[in-house]
Amino acid sequence: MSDSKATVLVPGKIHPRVLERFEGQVEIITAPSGAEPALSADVAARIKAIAVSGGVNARWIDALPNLEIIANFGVGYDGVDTKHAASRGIVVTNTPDVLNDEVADTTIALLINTVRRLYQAESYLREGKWAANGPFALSPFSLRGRKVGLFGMGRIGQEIAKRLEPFKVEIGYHTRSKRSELPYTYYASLKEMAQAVDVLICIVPGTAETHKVLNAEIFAALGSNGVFINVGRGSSVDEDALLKALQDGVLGAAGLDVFYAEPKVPDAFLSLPNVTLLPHVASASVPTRNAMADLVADNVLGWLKERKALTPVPETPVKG
Ligand code: NAP
Ligand code: 8YV
Repeated sequence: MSDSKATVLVPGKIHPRVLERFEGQVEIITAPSGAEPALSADVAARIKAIAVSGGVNARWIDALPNLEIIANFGVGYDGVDTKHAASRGIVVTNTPDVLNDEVADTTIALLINTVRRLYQAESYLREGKWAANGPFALSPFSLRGRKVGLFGMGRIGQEIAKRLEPFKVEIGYHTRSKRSELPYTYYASLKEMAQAVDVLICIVPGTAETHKVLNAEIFAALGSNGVFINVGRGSSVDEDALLKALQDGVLGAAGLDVFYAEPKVPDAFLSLPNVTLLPHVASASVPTRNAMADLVADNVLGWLKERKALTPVPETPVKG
């Protein structure tokens, strides 16, 4: 036991700025991530807060009798068992808003790269094929004249939609609740939207309700001219169905930043000419990740000092 500073557990790796911000303010305990924590009862009893980039399941929560707050690095908190945390009166926080612009910018880049095959074109140049073989092949697809449907119209979805406006595409969305204040076409179901548009962008959270809802039926509805972009969560996609749709030409192309079992990406994706693949980098710039790290630290330190959580998730609201 060190001194009277509050103890914060950091399971697995986290952005170094979070640890820098904690330095001198709290006692930091690091532990390997895993199914359950390997901590002595004495240490476990001291822990009041968790700062995590990854997951916290019910077994971790139950192993920490005095836990008060779980601060998640990321706006998506599908790795944290919020229901169990709520049942114990533990606050969960995430990192909303500070990454909206970065993720929306990356989404537009991923969309254009997927449609216009810019990565393949640059590789062609770098490999000396331009001089040797002549111009790069015309891209089969264009953004011109397209209808874009956003699956999700929250903080990030709205930034993506705003960025799409100057591209002169039609914009629609599907969410559970209609946002009447927005100037975009609302579709009451995902299938109805997939039938009406030829670009579908997924920016919903990974929940039980969104699990594998992007399936063979949706990809067929998008069609052979259709483009699917995923910057939400890989868990929303039936990857076998997506692969088959891309291989069979049922779906035109896909741009993916997130995958079902990250960091594993099914080998079959790598050999497909009509996909653009990114290693979950939509928010991955130094300034944006620093802002996310600061918000994690501010949530933990604010809670420990003044019982003030800046960004609690809706499942664990903080009163007062
Ligand atoms: P948000 O503000 O909470 O927005 C979520 C949107 O999804 C809302 O429009 C919500 O509308 C809709 N939605 C939720 N469940 C739905 C369902 N079952 N069916 C239809 N629509 C549903 O969240 P955000 O800040 O925009 O972030 C969205 C997600 O993006 C995050 O949770 C995270 O998973 C992902 N993300 C990924 C990256 C990356 O690096 N690739 C970075 C940041 C975020 P309704 O509630 O009306 O349905
Ligand atoms: C992060 C994200 O990369 O915020 C999210 O939900 O998916 C990304 O911004 C991730 O959460 C932390 O590594």
